[in-house]
Amino acid sequence: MNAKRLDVVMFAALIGWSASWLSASAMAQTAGPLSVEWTLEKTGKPLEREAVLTITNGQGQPVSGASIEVNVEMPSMPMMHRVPRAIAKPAGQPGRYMTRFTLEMAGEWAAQIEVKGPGRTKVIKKFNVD
Ligand SMILES: [Cu+2]
Repeated sequence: MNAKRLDVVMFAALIGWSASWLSASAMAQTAGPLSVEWTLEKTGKPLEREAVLTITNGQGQPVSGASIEVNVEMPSMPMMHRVPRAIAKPAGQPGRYMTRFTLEMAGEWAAQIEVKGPGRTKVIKKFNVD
């Protein structure tokens, strides 16, 4: 291998290294230390569900004042449903939030839960509706 070829290899290695480092640090910022748990309950109305969300930080403490959006869709039918976005409201206890949404049919659904501060995270939770 001549010196010029070696330079190219070294440069490529450096680019690869910094790219992976940058994406790792970007992920650390966007993924955040927040954790999102939820429970889903039936309401009196068909296909309606009430979600109770619990948001905690990296130290396991409840996160108050969070802005939370829930978007649901059916993974098996992309773009086929248009369930309105649900905004979760504080539910009495620190770190606890509640919202309701109505699915359009029975089957497997997935909820994208996005917490937009303080701290940020986005998680997907799958659930079944009968
Ligand atoms: Cu469907």
